Amino acid sequence: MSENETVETRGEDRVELLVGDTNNDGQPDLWAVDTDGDGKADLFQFDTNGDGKVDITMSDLDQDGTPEEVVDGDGGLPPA
Ligand SMILES: [Ca+2]
Ligand SMILES: [Ca+2]
Ligand SMILES: [Ca+2]
Repeated sequence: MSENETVETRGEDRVELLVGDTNNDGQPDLWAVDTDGDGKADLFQFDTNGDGKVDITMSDLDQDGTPEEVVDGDGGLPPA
């Protein structure tokens, strides 16, 4: 894994179904994204150190709840 690795996704869209603030600092640190427009989340991103940048990106390509790809950083897909 490298910081510049891109992650494969189901689609090219970015519909943020869920944006969470798990450490209650007022900044989002959890994103659940639908990339192919079917209404189901298939991309999950986490800011684990609270600096506002994504540290871990997971792509669930078959939407079975278990990510197939996990990369460091935002996977080339930074939050808007
Ligand atoms: Ca989807
Ligand atoms: Ca971070
Ligand atoms: Ca899966």
